[in-house]
Amino acid sequence: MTDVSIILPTYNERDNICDLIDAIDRELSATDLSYEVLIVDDSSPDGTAEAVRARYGLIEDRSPDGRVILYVRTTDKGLAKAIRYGLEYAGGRTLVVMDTDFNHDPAMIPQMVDFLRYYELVIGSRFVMRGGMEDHTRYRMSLLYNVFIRSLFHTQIQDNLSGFFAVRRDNLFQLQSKFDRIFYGYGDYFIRLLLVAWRSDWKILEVPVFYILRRHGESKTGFWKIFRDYTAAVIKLRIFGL
Ligand SMILES: Nc1nc2c(ncn2[C@@H]2O[C@H](COP(=O)(O)OP(=O)(O)O)[C@@H](O)[C@H]2O)c(=O)[nH]1
Ligand SMILES: [Mg+2]
Repeated sequence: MTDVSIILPTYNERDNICDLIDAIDRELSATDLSYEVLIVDDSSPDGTAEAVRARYGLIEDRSPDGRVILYVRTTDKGLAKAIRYGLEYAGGRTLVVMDTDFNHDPAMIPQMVDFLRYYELVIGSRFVMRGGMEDHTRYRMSLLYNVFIRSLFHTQIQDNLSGFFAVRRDNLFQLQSKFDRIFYGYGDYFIRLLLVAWRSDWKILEVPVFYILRRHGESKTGFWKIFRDYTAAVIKLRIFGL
């Protein structure tokens, strides 16, 4: 069995994706972990899938060594659904999900995987020492938003929005009956996933991540739209539960 599956949801990341896969290769090949990288692309019009196919010589959307696997989805698009798809198709004992715009540092992966010996869930966090964001305005907004989330749910998770996490497959699939109620929408799925993990008494560790500015491409997050959508999702979760 493969040790680690790294799931990379992409939408219009043509200029980032191969650099990130190469960076993951550098970090993981320095360890004795076996790994696969799963790109879950929602039919990006910018040619993200073609870039991956060309760079890694994919045959039927797999690299000859089986290390890079591409899934192109055409229906039921959206970030949370893409992540669920990747989690369900991944073959690794440990599953890692991260953004593909270098917000999340692949150098953290080996240690996050290692800490799963002691924790059920390891997440990247901007709000622990040495975590942060180059974009100061978004940093302050996110910090405030996390205070809001904590005050509603009485959890002690500092970053409910990072979307960078590592989990053992067998632990995650204990929650499978709740997947339909967790994995929909955009980054709000992460708030729901964390709440379920917290209420299941999982031991959760936050390791620092520092978001550098995007190198290429554009953020899909329109600030006010996301603010509105997340607030609706959080209030619904507070009132009606999962
Ligand atoms: N598969 C898939 N990936 C998406 C979608 N929307 C965003 N992403 C990916 O999710 C990650 C986070 O998106 P990003 O635009 O960087 O959001 P931000 O970090 O909040 O600015 C990136 O890897 C995107 O390519 C989507 O609809 N489908
Ligand atoms: Mg981003």
